[in-house]
Amino acid sequence: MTNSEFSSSSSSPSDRRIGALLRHLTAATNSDNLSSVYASPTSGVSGGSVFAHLVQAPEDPILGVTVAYNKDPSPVKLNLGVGAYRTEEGKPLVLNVVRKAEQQLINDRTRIKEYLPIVGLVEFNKLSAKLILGADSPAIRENRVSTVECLSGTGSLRVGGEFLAKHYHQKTIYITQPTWGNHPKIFTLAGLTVKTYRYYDPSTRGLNFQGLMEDLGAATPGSIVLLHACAHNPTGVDPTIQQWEQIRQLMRSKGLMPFFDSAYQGFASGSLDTDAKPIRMFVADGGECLVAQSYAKNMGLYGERVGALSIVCKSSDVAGKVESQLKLVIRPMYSSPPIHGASIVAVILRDRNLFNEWTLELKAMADRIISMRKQLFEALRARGTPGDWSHIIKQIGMFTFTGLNPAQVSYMTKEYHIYMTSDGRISMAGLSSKTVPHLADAIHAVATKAV
Ligand code: KET
Repeated sequence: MTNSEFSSSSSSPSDRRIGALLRHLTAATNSDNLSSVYASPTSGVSGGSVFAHLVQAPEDPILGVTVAYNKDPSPVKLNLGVGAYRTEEGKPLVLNVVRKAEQQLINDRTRIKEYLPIVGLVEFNKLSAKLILGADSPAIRENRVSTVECLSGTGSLRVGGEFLAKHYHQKTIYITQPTWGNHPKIFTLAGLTVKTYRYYDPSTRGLNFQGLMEDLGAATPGSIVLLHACAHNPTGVDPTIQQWEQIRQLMRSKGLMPFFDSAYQGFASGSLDTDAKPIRMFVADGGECLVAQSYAKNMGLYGERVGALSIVCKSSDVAGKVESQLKLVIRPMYSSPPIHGASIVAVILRDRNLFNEWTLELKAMADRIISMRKQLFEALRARGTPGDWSHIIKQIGMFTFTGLNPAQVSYMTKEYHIYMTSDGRISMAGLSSKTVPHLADAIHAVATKAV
């Protein structure tokens, strides 16, 4: 392939990236005297590192909070940054059903460690589609859903983004303002153009439904719209079912392509089916959509990196072609996905008893979070903390979007060793009855002082 083939304006985003790289390398070979580099391949011209010019990159806005927390020696420190469930004792939780499933996998001596197919574990894919779309989904019955196992929610969003950048006629994706900090980066690097639509109203700490409808109404027809299936991150604010129906009608009338991010199925209401309702409404109308699923939170499989991307198509013929093209996106990215996490999920989803046990454990996690909301709200009320804190009990899912500003957040970290993202988001799942008073004291202090 020649350099100029890559610079064609009709080339795909990945071709363009490779093209830019090739042009860069060719220019370097033509103009630079590279003999010193060849003579000493790991050192720069002056004998120093060839990477010496790099600037220190900032920590990730979410995962960097944990890095800072780990460095703090204080015994009262509290990590409310990352959205990861903790027990009342503040410990990470491995679900009992996950332990049982892993035991089954270990006991099965016929299991092997061969590569999975590019699309991952086929049984896992089928069960994942059923879990999110519903066992009786007409789209599944009509065989027009293409599902591939991906590296958790993030990997599913990235694969879906690259697929759209390559094969969908509109390259603009609208994301909520605000949203999970990784969304804009994932989709930009996938080759899409990222724009935002209004979502949150700071004055009511609720949904800006009018702004949302206006912005989607003004979007270029055919654009992609990223929708949080439930438990919106970071605001904890979801549309009502009636509002979802209006969003659906508007989007379908303008041919906007729904791309659902479902990272918290079961965490919003405690019910897997209730939390999947908005997605199922869009599938029920017969139109197309994409869904990225994560098992990080709802099965506690964070580090196993297990998730799925489903593309609901109009016909089984199209779904087959879509799958063939998804394989071309995945193969050069990471070849094929890991086997262990998907096997755990498949064992749990295929067995009625384990499945039921999972739903109980999931409900218990969701209930503990709701109880933390009540306890924090009550603790602030008991302290007479100024301001309306009712959003703590109204918001949904893992997070409360407190409304605290970056200066207040940094004061709480410095004086109280409480860690959270600088936008004032706190992970309610990181809180326990023992730590609620400490957090309430800190919030009370910043709410009563001029910080
Ligand atoms: N979508 C949303 C909305 C989301 O909050 C996360 C993770 C993901 C996708 C991806 O999760 P994965 O582990 O790739 O399945 N959010 C938490 C963790 C993180 O930032 O990575 C968080 O917001 O704290």
